[in-house]
Amino acid sequence: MSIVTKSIVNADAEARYLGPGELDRIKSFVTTGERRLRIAQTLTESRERIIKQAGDQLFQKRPDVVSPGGNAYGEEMTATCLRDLDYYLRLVTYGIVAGDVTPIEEIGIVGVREMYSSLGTPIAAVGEGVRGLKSVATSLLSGEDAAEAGAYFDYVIGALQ
Ligand SMILES: CCC1=C(C)/C(=C/C2=NC(=C\c3[nH]c(/C=C4\NC(=O)[C@H](C)[C@H]4CC)c(C)c3CCC(=O)O)/C(CCC(=O)O)=C2C)NC1=O
Repeated sequence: MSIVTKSIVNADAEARYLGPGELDRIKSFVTTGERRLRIAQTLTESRERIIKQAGDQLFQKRPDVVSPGGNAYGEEMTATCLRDLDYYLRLVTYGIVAGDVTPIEEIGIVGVREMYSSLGTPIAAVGEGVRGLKSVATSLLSGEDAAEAGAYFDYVIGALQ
């Protein structure tokens, strides 16, 4: 849900007009819109490169995950691992467009610990992979845009500790 929809739902539940704080937050959402869309566009266009490089970085730092006995060992499992990085990059673009981490949280964070633990996937290594996504993605962006995007990656990294 975007901040606009969320504010309206909250206000209507109390049959009131939008408050000054809500209008301020919506104003900031609207004024940063162009920038957020530009960032999402860059990341979307460069997704293949970002995932490939982040994967290479991860497997260099954590060779254990792609070694025999590792969770991402073998062509198929490695591809599934890269697919998960692709999922997180996609969710980050949702968050950037929405100006809010809620879509990331609802789609990719709730229950994620239990899920990876039941799969035997080392969650810290997934976090390391997302750190790689952040470093490659922010290197494609200018200072302010990099900082804005970085915050969404940090949210995911923080949840995958
Ligand atoms: C959009 C929200 C969403 C997420 C996040 C998601 C994750 C997700 N990752 C999975 C598996 C997996 N995830 C990994 C990932 C890795 N293993 C490692 O060692 C690396 C550290 C890491 C890559 C960074 C692997 C290897 C599997 C397959 C594990 C298995 O089948 O045993 C599975 C189990 C089902 C499947 O194989 O598809 C799910 C549900 N699915 C979703 O719908």
